[in-house]
Amino acid sequence: RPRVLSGIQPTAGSFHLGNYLGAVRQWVALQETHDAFYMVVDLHAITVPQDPKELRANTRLAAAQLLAAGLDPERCTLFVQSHVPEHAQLAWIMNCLTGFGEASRMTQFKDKSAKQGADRASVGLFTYPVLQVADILLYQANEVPVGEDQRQHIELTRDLAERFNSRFGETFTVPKPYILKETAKIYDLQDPSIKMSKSASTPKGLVNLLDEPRTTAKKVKSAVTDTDTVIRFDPENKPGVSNLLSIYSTLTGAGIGELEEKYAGKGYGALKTDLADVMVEFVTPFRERTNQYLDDPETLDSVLAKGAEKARAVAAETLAQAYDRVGFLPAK
Ligand code: AQP
Repeated sequence: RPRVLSGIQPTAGSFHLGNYLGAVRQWVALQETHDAFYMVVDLHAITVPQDPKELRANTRLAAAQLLAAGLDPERCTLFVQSHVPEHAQLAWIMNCLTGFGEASRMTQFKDKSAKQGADRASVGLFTYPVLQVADILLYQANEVPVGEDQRQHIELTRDLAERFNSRFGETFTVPKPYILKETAKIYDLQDPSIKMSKSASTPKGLVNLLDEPRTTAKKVKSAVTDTDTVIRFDPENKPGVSNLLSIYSTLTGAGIGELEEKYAGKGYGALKTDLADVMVEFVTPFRERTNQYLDDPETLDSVLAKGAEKARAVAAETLAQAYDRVGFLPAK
């Protein structure tokens, strides 16, 4: 089976609709066909200031949400990044192979550091993409299911894998991004020109899966559309309506064309009301399942412990090989 690897940050508490449709939904599907490794990336979460207690709680919360979304520990390996020390170890080697200019070109760093003020951004935030390179290469992943915003980081991963392989001998699988066109980028409900994101979106533009279902329905109903009245998929001219159609289509399985037909001659109100119902139907059981997993932290922790053990077996083998290739003296 080909292997996939991906991760999600435990920073915000609730996952948002972009995280789910852009990434987690694909993770659930891929566990059926791939040897799948999924992790809660707590090392990445400390690249911006964190509260220790919150980080610990949010790490469990992220794992609970992944299980609630449909990850099955019998079908995939689910773990917490900091439980596998090889991530930080391989990241050091990758840092030493990355050019300063190369890292400086990462647009996510530019955006996030601009928001914090360039002097306040940490070196960790700067090397975040290099840690991500290590995350992926440790598992010899063939594909990486992510949203469009991660494409540049996967490109960097490919470059560094090739650079390492050509300098030190064939060691790492060169991975490909796995990005589904329909859900590669879910847009902010209030400003459909920007991606839905926990740091850039306003509360009204951001759908958190763990919000009260009523709140979610309200946000969908007040989504920004346009002054036209036709319901048509046209991201360039009708970004708001197109975003709603993408979300609707993915959550229900109805084709975009089918939806356009269904809403022909109807107003935006009808589309929004129906989508609000679809959303409520989706988030209500999701919240319940998440709470059930949270109510039993011992089981949750033991799922994560087993996952870490499986992950470490793979990661340790790759790291040992990389250590040997770069010329580290083996410890006796
Ligand atoms: N709007 C989105 N559309 C599609 N996919 C998205 N992802 C994030 N936003 C969208 C995908 O979610 C996965 C997990 O991402 P993450 O852990 O890096 O989450 P994040 O970057 O913290 O999420 P945000 O909201 O994008 O955070 P900020 O605002 O801090 O940058 C990834 O696969 C990502 O592509």
